[in-house]
This record gives sequence, C-alpha cells and structure tokens, in this order.
Amino acid sequence: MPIHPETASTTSVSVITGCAGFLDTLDNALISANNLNRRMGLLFIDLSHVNMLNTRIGYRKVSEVLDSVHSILADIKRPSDLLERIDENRFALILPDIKFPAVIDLAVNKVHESLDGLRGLTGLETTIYPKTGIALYPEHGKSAEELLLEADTAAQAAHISGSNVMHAGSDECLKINQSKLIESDFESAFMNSEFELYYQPKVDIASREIYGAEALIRWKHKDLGKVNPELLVQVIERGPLLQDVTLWTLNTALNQSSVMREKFPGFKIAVNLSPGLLSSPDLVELVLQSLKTWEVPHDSLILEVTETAMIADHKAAIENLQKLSDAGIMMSIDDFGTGYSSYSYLQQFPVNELKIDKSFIQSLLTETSSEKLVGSMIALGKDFGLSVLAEGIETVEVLDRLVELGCEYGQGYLIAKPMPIEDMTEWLDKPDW
Ligand code: G
Ligand code: MN
Repeated sequence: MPIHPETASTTSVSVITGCAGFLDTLDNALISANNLNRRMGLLFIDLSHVNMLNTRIGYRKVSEVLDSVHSILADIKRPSDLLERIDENRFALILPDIKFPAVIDLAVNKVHESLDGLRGLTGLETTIYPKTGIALYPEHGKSAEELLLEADTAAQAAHISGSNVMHAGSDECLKINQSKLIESDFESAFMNSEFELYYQPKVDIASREIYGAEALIRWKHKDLGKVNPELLVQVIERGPLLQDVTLWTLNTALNQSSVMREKFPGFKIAVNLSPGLLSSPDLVELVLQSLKTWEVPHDSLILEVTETAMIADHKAAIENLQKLSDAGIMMSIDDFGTGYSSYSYLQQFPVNELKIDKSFIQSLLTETSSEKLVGSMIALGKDFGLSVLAEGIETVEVLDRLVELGCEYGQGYLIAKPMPIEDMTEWLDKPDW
C-alpha cells in the first residue's frame, strides 16, 4: 500500500477546524463505496495561499474570490460528486465512483480550468489555481480520517513543491513529506545525540599514501532509517542550529582525529564549513578554541568551503578566512567547478586545496569536455600552488586517467566509502584499495 504510516501519523498537517461534519459525510461515502465495491476519490482543494492577496486586493475581494470558487466548483461537479466547504479557503470534492485513476486527473483539470474565470474578478494577470491534493480509497486510506490526512498532506506537498496538483503516495509527495518529518525531528535528534560522524579517506593517488579524511555528518532517523546526507545538510543549513551543529562536528572530528593522527603523522582532518557561518563574528575564536581543547596542531585541520560560499564575497567572510589561514589552518575549496566561472576568489581568499567536483570526475571518461575541464582545473590549481584533489572516484580507469592528468589527490567510493570511526580506524591499519 503506498501510504506511508510514519509520515501519515507524524507529519504536521494544516489546522482544519469544524471538519467533523465533513468527516461524517466522508465516512458515509466510504461505507457506500465499500458496500458497492467501488473506488473513491478525494480532492482536497486548498486556497489558503489566496490570503496572501489580502494586502493587494483587500479582504473583501479575497472573500468574494473564495465564495466564487465555491459556486464555480458547485457548478462543474457531476451530480453524484459531493462538494463540501471544509473551511473558509478549503474545499473537498468527493468522487464516489472512480472506474480508473485517470478519471480523477480529468476532474482536477476541470476544476483548475474552471477557475480561469477568476482572473476577471481579481484583476490580476494570473489565475488563482488551488493546490489540490488527491487521495484514493482504498489505496491511501480506509477511514475518513486517514484519507483526509493523505489528501491534505498531498496538498501541502504541492505548496512546497510549487506545483498545483499532488497525488498522495507519489514519489514526490513521499519525498517532500519525508523532508518535513526530518525537519521537525531534527532539533530533538541533535539534542539526543542521534547524529554521527562518518569519515571518508583522502589519499595521494600516485604514491597511494594516506593524506587525511573528511568528516561527514550522518543521521539514522528512528523511523525513516538513514537520512539522505544531502537532504540533511540542507535541513541543517536552513535551520537555527547551523552554528551548534558545525561546532559539534568540529569538536567531534578533532577529538576523534587523535587516533588517526597517531597512525599517520601529518594526517589532515577535514571539516565542512557552511556558507552561512563564514561571516560569523565568532567563527575564528570558536575554531581556535576547539583546536586548543583537543590539542590538534593547526595545520592538521582543513576547512572545506564551497565555491559558492566564496563568491558571496562578504568582507567579513574574507577577513575570517584570512585570520584562520594566518593561524595556520588549511583552507579548501569544495565542489570546485560548479559555482561561478570567475576565479577572482583564488586571489581574494587564502586557499591551500582545490577539490574538483565529483560531477566532472564521474563523466571524465565519457565526456571529452569533462576531461578538458578537469585538465584545466588541475593546471589552474597547480599554477596557484594548491593541492588538487578529485572527488567521487569510482573506478580504476578514472583513477588511472587522473594520475596521467597529473592530479595529486583523490577521494571516492573506489578508495573507500564514508564510514564510522571504528571502521575508519580499522581501514587505516589495512587500507585495501
Ligand atoms: O562534494 P561534497 O564534499 O559535499 O560531497 C560529499 C558527499 O559525496 C558525501 O555525502 C559522500 O557520501 C558522497 N561521495 C563521496 N564519494 C563518492 C563517490 O565516489 N561517488 C558518489 N556518487 N558520491 C560520493
Ligand atoms: Mn566536502
């Protein structure tokens, strides 16, 4: 069944007041659908975004628009369909007999097309389309509560994704709901120490010596399992705990690096620094304090900063990075090649390492342009006296080609996947790549 029990039970949904009457209607419809062995469709038609127009067209006009939506929907519905106004700006259309799912898409199209006429009423250029969530009985819920929740959640997912229609249980809908769940559980998970650092080795690809490791944050959610790392980083960067999480990462990585540094003197531990923190007035002090706490030599720490962050070009950011660099900390440009094509920041920012983005490395042997670009980036890095590292090395053929092109360092699944500290410590004793 496509319904996602965890999502359905925990995702926050919009506040619907006074919907008891509607739930009774829906329950009755479900009972008949069940008795007649029919499939039923529920359209949750949400116009709450229209309230944003209060300032532009006034409360009275907005209220008129919503009333018009109601009459338009009442006009176009088939006699057997049930229309309910759940509250001021939300409507439900129950389609009691769906022979095949495409019927429901036709109904949604009809709803949206019919609202084209609102343009005249609002005087606005664009039509006010509702955000419609679609749920089917019995696929997405067996009770009125379940079905409404699925349709409502789908409508909210439509809002978030910027589309007008969303089917409950679709991949996109599940993805959006998952990210909402992750966002709402994130803070307590952090407080409860549910996060963990994984380490991915960075190596000298020609001599095969170990050069260091990058610390990467991971979270195993109690219901959803391993959270997609990219999604996790997005949630962290958008949220209020960015500085706390970064400090936790820095301190944990510096603390855990002692084992790695004992095995390999000169081992460099790399920590990612979010763009949002670069200009923080506390940054330099906090980093220096962590190094002192864990007694880590300054040049054993690499701070990885994405190219896009550098382009932001804030005076405070430049000053911070300069201070960190003056203190002997290594600076690295992460995901190099994906940002702006201006390289002026190579002059403005103190940089020691350049990490070529994995998209170029993964297409190195299949796209001539990638090979040319990688060759140029290696030459550029060397001209500036930087260590050049290729990210995302997955095959021996790519590794060999990078060595031929003069690339010094590498990182990627071929060498090792990111792993917990225990595995990393073992791997360092026997680097089998
Ligand atoms: O570019 P950045 O440092 O943000 O990328 C780190 C991410 O890339 C990590 O989450 C890691 O899991 C992933 N990664 C590391 N090596 C590889 C690889 O060889 N292939 C792919 N597809 N992803 C990788
Ligand atoms: Mn990185």
